[in-house]
Amino acid sequence: MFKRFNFNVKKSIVILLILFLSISFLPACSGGNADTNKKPVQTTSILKNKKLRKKKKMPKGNNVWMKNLAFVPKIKVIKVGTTVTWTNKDVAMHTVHTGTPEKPLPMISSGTLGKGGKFSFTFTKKGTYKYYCTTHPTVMQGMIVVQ
Ligand SMILES: [Cu+2]
Repeated sequence: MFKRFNFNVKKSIVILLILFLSISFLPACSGGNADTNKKPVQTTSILKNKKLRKKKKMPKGNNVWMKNLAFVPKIKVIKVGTTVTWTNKDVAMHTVHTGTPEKPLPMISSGTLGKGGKFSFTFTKKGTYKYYCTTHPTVMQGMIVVQ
């Protein structure tokens, strides 16, 4: 009786152990594989999204965006002879006008640019050129530094 009981206990322990091992190891193995397969995909997609977000936030090359009532980038450093192109990404009308709201300078005056409107200017002299938007003079100010 005792021996038989003992055998049954051993048997059930072995069965439990096998069950436990299969439960704990199988998901770990497949999960591990899934992780190594999934994680790089996730990180690359996150990186791609970050890159996309960066691309969307900052214009490439010698471009300045008029976006969310601001010049992006606010300050741009360029070399003599560079042509800068402003693009209006807003629905609101914007302009590019040299100087400050207090002291406007007639050097650049783009006229009103609607959504998608572009304006280009080639800087042929070194210097710091402040500019602003005549329709949003207090919030939209930028600077081109020509070296
Ligand atoms: Cu504006």
